[in-house]
Amino acid sequence: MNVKEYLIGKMKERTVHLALLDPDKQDSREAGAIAKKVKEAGADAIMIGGSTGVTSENLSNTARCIKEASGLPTIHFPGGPSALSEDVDSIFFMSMVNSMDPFWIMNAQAGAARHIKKLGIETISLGYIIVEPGMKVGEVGKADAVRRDDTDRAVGYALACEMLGMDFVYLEAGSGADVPVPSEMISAVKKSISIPLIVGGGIRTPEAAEAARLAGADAIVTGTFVERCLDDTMLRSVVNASKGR
Ligand code: 1GP
Repeated sequence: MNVKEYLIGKMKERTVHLALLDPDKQDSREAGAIAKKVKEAGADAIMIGGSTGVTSENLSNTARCIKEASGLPTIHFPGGPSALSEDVDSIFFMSMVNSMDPFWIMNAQAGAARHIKKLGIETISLGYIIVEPGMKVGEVGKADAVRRDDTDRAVGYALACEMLGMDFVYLEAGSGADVPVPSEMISAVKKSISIPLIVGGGIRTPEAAEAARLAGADAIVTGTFVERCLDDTMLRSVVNASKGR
């Protein structure tokens, strides 16, 4: 399966919902059980990753359990170049474009590229833009986070990603953020680019998911919410609000 084509195909119909599971937050069997529930709720694919504590081993085990339990396409969402696995269907080959450290802009990628090619994993290039508060990923990636009111700067980065030929742009407020990316910023970025826009960080209610969708997100990511949600009805409400159905 070509995951990029699958996602773009789905995005033509409606906003896509991506559930993010961190191999460091639960064991692989539990990740499989969550993936099954989110599949039933309507999620379109599963991202696997986290900023710390991900190893090739827990990544592989998690990817296998998710695949077996849900059958959904998997996308490795890497926290660095060291943990890689051929058990994922694809990888977001991403650059944190507003990092202050060249390692996260292109050096980590250069270090991992030959290995990824050898493993034969489908790469989906992604411009990763950290917006305040940025949380752990902003800290680890030494991001010069875009201020929540600095929409022009977000648009500039997103356009630069498109001009550099990247497949997708991701506006990231950071996992567990108390506020998601502002709707005005999503909407301004969406209007300025023609490649798909992914939005994530701090989305844990149907209202927040709906706001991101109405502002123009092509894909909405929820991590903390899906990992912690014990209420299937609530899970379905957030996925449905993401997808607009
Ligand atoms: C983090 O955008 C994702 O990379 C998801 O964030 O855990 O807050 O949903 P949450």
